[in-house]
Amino acid sequence: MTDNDDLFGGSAPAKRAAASGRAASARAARSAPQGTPGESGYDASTIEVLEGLEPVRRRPGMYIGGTDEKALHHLFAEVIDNSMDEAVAGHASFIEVELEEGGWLSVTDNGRGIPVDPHPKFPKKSALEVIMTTLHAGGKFDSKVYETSGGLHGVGVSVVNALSETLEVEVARGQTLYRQVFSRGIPKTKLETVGRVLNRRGTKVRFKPDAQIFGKDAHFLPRRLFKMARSKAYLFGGVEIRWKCAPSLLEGADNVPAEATFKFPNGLKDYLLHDIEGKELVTDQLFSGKITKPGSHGSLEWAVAWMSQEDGFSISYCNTVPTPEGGTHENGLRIALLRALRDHAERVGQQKRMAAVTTDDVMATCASMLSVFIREPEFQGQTKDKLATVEAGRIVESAIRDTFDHWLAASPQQANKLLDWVIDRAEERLRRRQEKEVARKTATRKLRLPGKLADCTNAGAKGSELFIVEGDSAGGSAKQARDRATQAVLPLRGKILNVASAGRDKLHQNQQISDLVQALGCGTGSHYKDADLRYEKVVIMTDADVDGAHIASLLITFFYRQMPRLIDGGHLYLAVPPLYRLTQGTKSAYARDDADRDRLLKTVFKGNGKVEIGRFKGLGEMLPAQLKETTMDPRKRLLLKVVVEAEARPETGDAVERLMGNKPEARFTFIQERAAFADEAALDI
Ligand code: 28G
Repeated sequence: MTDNDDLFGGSAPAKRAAASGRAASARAARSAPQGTPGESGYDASTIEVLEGLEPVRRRPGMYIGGTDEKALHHLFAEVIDNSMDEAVAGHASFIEVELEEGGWLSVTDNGRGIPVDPHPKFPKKSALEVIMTTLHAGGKFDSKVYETSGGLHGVGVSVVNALSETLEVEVARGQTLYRQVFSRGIPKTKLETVGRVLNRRGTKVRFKPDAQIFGKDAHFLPRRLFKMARSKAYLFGGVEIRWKCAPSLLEGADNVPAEATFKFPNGLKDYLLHDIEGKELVTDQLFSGKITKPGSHGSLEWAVAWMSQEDGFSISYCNTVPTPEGGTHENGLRIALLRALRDHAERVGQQKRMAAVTTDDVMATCASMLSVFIREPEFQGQTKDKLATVEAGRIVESAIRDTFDHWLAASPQQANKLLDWVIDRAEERLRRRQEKEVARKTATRKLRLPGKLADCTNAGAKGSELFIVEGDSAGGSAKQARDRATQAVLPLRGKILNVASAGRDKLHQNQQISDLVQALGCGTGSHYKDADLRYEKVVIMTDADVDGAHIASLLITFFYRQMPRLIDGGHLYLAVPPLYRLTQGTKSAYARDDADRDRLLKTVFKGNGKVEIGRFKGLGEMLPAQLKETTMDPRKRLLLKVVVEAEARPETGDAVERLMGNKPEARFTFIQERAAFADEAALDI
C-alpha cells in the first residue's frame, strides 16, 4: 500500500495512517497536542483530523481489499470490531447483530457510546461526526486499551460509512439518546438529540451497503455473518453476542437460526471442542489455557488437540481479528509445543528418536486455536492477514512452553502417547521423503539418458536392441528405419576414443563414451551389472569401409576392456550392412563385400544382360527402407555375434593390447609380420 502513498492527499501523518491502518494514526495522534481531558477521560481534541472520505469511494479496494463478497462482509467485521474493542476494554458486556430484510445490518453494543461533545477544531461538529466522516479519526489513544486495528482491519467505521448508501448511528450516553444519519459518508442530518433514555447506553450502527460500490446483487450472507458473530463470542468469554436474522433471509441457509445468544466463558476451549466434535483424538484431554495479565497487555488464550485421523489446522487471532496467514504468535505456539515435547522426551530417555521431529511433525494432525491481545499490533503480508509483532511471538512461546511442560508432566501417560505420535509422524515423513528421493533418482536416471539417444518404447531389456551408429546422418536413417518399440539408436560422431591407449581420466571425460555408458545403464569395470543392462542386444552398426571397421574395432575394444561380461553374456553384435546393390531389370540384391558381390554375379544375375552395381559410400546414403531391409529388420538382417573364444582368451588380451594399446612399436611389428597377407581391398580408401 505504501507504494500508493501519493494517491492520498493531506498531511504526512495522514498518508502514514492511510497506509498502515489505525495503529499508525494512533501513533501519529499520540504526539499531537493533548487537550484537557473531560469528565469521561476523553477529549475530542485528541482526535487528529486526517482527511475526508472521497478517496474511500474512489478506491474502495485500498481500504477494504476489494468490492467483492469478502469486502462486503469486511464492513461487518469493521463495525463489530469496534464493539469488541469496547467489550474487551471492559466497557460493554453484550453486542447485538441483526440482519434485516432489505439488506440492512445493525450492530449494537452497550459500551460507553461514541463521544458526542463538540470537536475543538471544528466547534460545529461533534466528535461522532468527525469519527464518522474522516479517515482514521477513530483512534483510541489511551494505550491501556486494545485495538483491533491493523492492516485492512481497523480502517475505521468511517470507511463503512463512506461505502454505505445509508448509515444511521445512535448513541446512548449520559442518559441521552443521540442520532445522526449519513449517506455515502455525508451527513444527512445534524446530530440530533432524540430524548432521554434511562436504561440504555452504548452505540448502534445500522447501515445498508452501497449498491453503487458492491453491485446491486451483492448482499450479506446470513451464514457468514452468523459464524463471524459467533466466533467473537468464543474469542472473548466476557461478551455476549445476540444474533437476529429476518426469517425470510434464512431460506436455504442451513443451520442458521433466526435468533441465538452466544456466551462462552470457556472461550477457545469451547470453540475447539465444537470444531472437532466427533473426531478421534490422540490424547483424551485438550491442552488449553488462558493468561490474562492485569493492565490487559499481552493476554493470550489457546486450545490444542491432536487428532488421529485428520489433518491438523491452525486458527489464530490477534485482538479478535482473524490472522489466517498466522504470524509471530502462531510460530510462538509451534515452537513452544515442540520445545516442551523435546524436554519431555529427554526426561523419558527418548531424545534420540525425538531429534528428527520438527514443528511440522508436531502440527501435522494438530487442531489449534490461538488468540492474543496485544497493544498496537502490526500486520504484514499482501492482505495484512499475518501478525508481525515480534513481541507477540515471545509472549506466546514462553507462556505456552511453561504451561505445556506442566501439562505433560501432570499426565505422563498422555504425554508419552503424544510423544510416540509425533515421533511416528516424523518417521513417516522421513520414510516418505526417502521414497520420493528414490523415485526421483529413478526418474532422473531415466532423464539423464543422453540427448542423442532415440530410445525404444519397450521398458524391459528383454527383446530390445541398441544400435550404435556411426555418424549423425546414418543415425537419422537408422531412427527412421527402426522398430520404435524394440530398437534404440545412439549415433556417435566420428571416431570414438581409443580406450586402450587413453588414461582413466580421459575415458571419464569423453562425451561419446559417457553417452554410451549412460545409454547402456549397466556401469563399467567392477561396477558392471548385467541386470542393469538396458538392452538385450547391443549392435555396432558402422559403414562397410575401413573407417567403419576402425570405429567398430574401437568400440569392441571399449567393450572388451570396460564391459567384458557384456561380451561374455552374448550381448554384443556387429551389423552387416551391404556394400553393393546389384540390379538387373526388376531383380535386385545386396552384397556385403566383394566376394559376396562376385558370388551373386555368378549365381543370381548370371547371363541375363547387364547388371548395375551400386556401391554405398556409407549407411547415411541408404534410404531408411533399404537400411531396414538389409541391416536392421530382425527377419532379414545378418548379425555377427562378438565372442571371445575360450581357447583364445589369453592371446586376445595380448592382441588387443598390441593392436590398440599405447605402444605404436608393437602395432608396427604386428603390421610388418602380416604385411604379406594384407589384401589390396583392405587398403582401398
Ligand atoms: C455499534 C457498532 C460499533 C464504540 C466507543 C466508545 C468510545 C469511543 C467508540 O471513543 C474516540 C478517542 C480516544 C478514547 C471511548 C467513549 C472513551 C470514552 C469511547 C462502536 C475515545 C472513540 N467514551 N464505542 N469510540 N476515542 N462502539 N460499535 O463503534 O480516546 S466506538
